[in-house]
Amino acid sequence: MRVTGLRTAVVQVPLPRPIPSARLVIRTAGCVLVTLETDAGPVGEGLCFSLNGRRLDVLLAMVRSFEPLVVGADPCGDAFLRQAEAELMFFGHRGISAIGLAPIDMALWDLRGKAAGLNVARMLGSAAVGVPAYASGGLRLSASVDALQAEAAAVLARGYRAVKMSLGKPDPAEDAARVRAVREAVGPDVMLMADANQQLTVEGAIRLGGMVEEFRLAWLEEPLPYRDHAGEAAVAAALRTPVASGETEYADGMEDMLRQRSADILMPDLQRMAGPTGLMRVARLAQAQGVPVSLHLFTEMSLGLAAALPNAFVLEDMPWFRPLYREQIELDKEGRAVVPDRPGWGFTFDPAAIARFAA
Ligand code: SMN
Ligand code: MG
Repeated sequence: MRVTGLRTAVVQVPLPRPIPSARLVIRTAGCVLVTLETDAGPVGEGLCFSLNGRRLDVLLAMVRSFEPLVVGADPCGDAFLRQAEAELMFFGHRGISAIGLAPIDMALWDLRGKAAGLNVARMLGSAAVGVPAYASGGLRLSASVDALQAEAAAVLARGYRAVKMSLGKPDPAEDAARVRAVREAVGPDVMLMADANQQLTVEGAIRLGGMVEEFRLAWLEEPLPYRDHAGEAAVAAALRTPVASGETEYADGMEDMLRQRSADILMPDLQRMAGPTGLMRVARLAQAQGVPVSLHLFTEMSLGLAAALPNAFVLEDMPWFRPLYREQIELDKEGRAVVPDRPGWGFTFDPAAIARFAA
């Protein structure tokens, strides 16, 4: 099998609800969708995105810059990636380099699965039927306590056994009261996580962590600005509640986080890891050190990878990219995302959706 063409499409996918945050309101996920065509018939798909579609033109140019390298490549070999990584040395492997490479690597993995007739999970040797998943993207800071409780109940009614909420009110007592309210709404047996999105200080995180300890969070996420690995290590060491972090970091930063023990649970993100190859490298490194991973976003692709990782903790189910796909994530009765039997990722872009969201 050889790659014969690289197709790209730019779309703006509206979020289910705009997300107000301290710095900006997020209304859309602007995506570059990548399709690799082959001489054997199957196509491989991947995507990268930026919030509100900012600098998508830059991202598109980076993705397209790989065209001469990937056309002609054997999707089952590693020659393309070796050459791409060597060429990216010039700019460095973070930022737009990693994010631009990611959808191509994703599409190559999709092709490998399709060439083998296997779902990516099976290709990696997993027999898992499902991966425990948590509902993400809701229970935000803008919701009142009543709304939080109603939303949490609605999430359980949809079949989830795990859910994440936002933290970061100016008054930690208010944050603690909100965690209490959600814990009361979901009961003792549901897994509850809280994401501070880098809004706390070391002292603030330790104080808040102590205040919410009784509500048994499965983790406190991104307490500090993402580059403060030493600070996160101090928070992780001080708290009984596990610290989860890493979604904003790149591969070299993740290695430093593992060295410093910055996170009890590491959260690699498929596009910042430059695709599945980089994500699996980091996840295996974490596995060797006994650190669990929870894969960030890209649920339709993270699912197959998480299924094959013995150290995978609960998977983020973020609905953002759902409208782009023909097939949808399904939950089983235990709240696990079902690993599809379909080859490759098992989730394929819907041409009608691409046309509808075209930017
Ligand atoms: C998040 C951050 C940035 C983009 C998407 C989602 C959030 C999460 O922190 O953990 O889902
Ligand atoms: Mg987060």
